[in-house]
Amino acid sequence: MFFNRIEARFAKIALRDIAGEHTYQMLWAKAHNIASYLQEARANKPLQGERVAFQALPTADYVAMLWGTWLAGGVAVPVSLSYPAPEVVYLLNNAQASYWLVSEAYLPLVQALEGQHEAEVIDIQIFADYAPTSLPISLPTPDLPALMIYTSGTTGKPKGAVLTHENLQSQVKTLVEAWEWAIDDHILHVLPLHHIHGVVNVLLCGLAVGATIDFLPKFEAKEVWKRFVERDYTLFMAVPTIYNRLIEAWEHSTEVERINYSHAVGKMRLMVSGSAALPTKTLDIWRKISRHFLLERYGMTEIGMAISNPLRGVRKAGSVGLPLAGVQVRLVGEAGELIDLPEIAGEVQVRSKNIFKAYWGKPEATAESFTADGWFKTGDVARRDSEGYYYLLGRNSTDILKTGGYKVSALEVEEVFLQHEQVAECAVVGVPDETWGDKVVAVVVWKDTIHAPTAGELREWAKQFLAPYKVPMEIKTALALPRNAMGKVVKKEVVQQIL
Ligand code: MLC
Ligand code: AMP
Repeated sequence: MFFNRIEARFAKIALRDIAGEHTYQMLWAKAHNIASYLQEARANKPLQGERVAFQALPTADYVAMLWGTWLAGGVAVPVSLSYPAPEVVYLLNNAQASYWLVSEAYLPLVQALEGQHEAEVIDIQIFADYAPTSLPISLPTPDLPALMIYTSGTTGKPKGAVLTHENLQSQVKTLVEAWEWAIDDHILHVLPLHHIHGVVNVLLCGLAVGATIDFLPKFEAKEVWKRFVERDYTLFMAVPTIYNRLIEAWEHSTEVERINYSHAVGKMRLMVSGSAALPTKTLDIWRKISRHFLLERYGMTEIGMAISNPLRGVRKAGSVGLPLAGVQVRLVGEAGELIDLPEIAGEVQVRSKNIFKAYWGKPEATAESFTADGWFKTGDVARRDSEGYYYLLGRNSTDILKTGGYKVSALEVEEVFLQHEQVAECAVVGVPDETWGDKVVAVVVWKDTIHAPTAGELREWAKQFLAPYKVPMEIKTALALPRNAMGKVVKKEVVQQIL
C-alpha cells in the first residue's frame, strides 16, 4: 500500500519539516539506503522480523527509519522522544532490539546507555555519504510483523503491541475510505510519533494516499494557529487537550487574529478528535470558533480505529459514532451476556482485521485480552442508542488513566514512587479535569513527615524514571489510604477524598 506504484508520486511533496521539503522520491531514496545498510549486515538477507528501535524528531528521518526498517523486513519500534534513560533501556531490552537507529539529538542518550542493552546503534548521519549496494528490496509480506507500539496496561510495565503489515494496511484502508483521504489532502501533524493516533491515523494514512504532511516540531497553540493561516490545510486531527489549548489561544488573541484564525480553519474539509473523551463544552466552543462539528472517533493501540462518527451523515455530540466498515463491535455485560437493547452499559468488544497480533513476548496476556470466541476485550464501557451510536461511559479498571490523550498505568507510577525512600504508601488516581481528561494525582503516605520531600522535589525525582506525561501533576499527602476488607486501596474513595 505504501510502496506500490510509489514512482507515480515521486515528484509530489510528501513532507515538510524543520529542514524543508521532501518529495516522495527523497523519502524513498533515504529509506532505501537505510534498508540496504541493515541488510548488508545480514549478508544481504531480510531481517525476518528483527526489531529495529528508532528515535528521531518529527522529520523526514523518522519516515525513512520507518520505511527503511520495513523494506529490510524488520519490525519498527518507535521510541518516545520524552522517555528518560530507564524507560528507553527497558524498551530496548524488552523488545530485544537488534538495532537502535538514532538521529543526532539522541547521541548523548546513546552514550549514557552504553553497555545497558544489546542493540547495535546506528547514527543516521552516516547515510549522508553512504553509497548503498543496489539491493533488490523485497516488499514485506502481509503477515510479517511491521510495528510495535508500547502501551500501558493494568499490570506491570508497558507491553509491545505487535501489528502486522496486514493490520496496518487494513487500519489505513478503513480510515482512508471512511474519511475520504485523497492525494490533494494537506495536514498539519502535531501528535507524538510513538502512538497509533499520530502514526497510523495521520502519518500512514497521509503517506498511503500521496498527501502532503507538515510536521510541527512540538505542539504549541499559537504556532498551530499561525500555520493554519499560512497554509491551505484540508484536515486536522488531535486529542481533546489540543483543541482546548487552541480554544484558549484563540480566546487570548486580538479580534483581527480571531477572524483570520476562524476563517482559516473554516476552510478545512474535516477536523477529527479522539484518544480521549471530547467534552461537549469543547465541541460547542470549537463549533462557534471554526464552524466545524468535530468528528469524534474511538480507537485503541491494539485495535486501531473501531468506531467513528460519519463524515457525511449525522454526528452526535457525546457519541463516538458507529462501527467503522469491516469492524464488528458488541457490548457485553458483567456476567458475559450479550447486550442487544439500547441504553444498557457493557464492555466494548471488537473483532476485525485491524486487530493486533500479540503483545510481544507475552502469550498469556495476549490470550487473556481475547474472549474464547475471538473478540478483543477493550476494557472500555459504553452504551448504544436506538440508532446504534456508541457513547463511552468509562473503563473497567480505575488503574488506566488517560491524560492529554496519553494512556498511563497508575500501577506503573505507584511502583516508581514506592522506590522513594520517604514514600510508605502511594495511590495514583485520575481526577476529572476539563483540559487533561484525567489529571494524574498521587496521594502519598510519608514514612517520616519531617524528612518528606516537597511535591516539586518528588516530581523532579520521578522524572528520572518516568516519561514526563506519566509524572503526576499533583502530589497530595494523606495519613492513610482508604482500603477495603481485603486490604486493597479503594481508588474511587481516594478520588472522592481529594475532589
Ligand atoms: C505533557 N505533559 C503532560 C502531558 N503532556 N502531563 C500529563 N499528561 C500529558 N498528556 C507535561 C509536560 O511534561 C510538562 O511537565 C507539563 O505537562 C506541561 O507541558 P506542556 O508543554 O504544557 O504540554 P505539552 O508538551 O504541550 O503537551 C500537551 C499535549 C501532549 C496535549 C500536546 O500531551 C500530547 O501531544 N498529547 C497527545 C498524546 C497522543 O497522541 N495520544 C494518542 C495515543 S493513541 P512539567 O513537569 O515540565 O510541568 C490512542 C488511540 C486513539 O489513544 O484512539 O487515538
Ligand atoms: P491507547 O491504549 O493509548 O491506544 O488508548 C486507547 C484508549 O483511549 C481507549 O481504550 C479509550 O479508553 C480511550 N479513547 C480513545 N478514543 C476515545 C474517545 N473518543 N472517547 C473516549 N475515550 C477514548
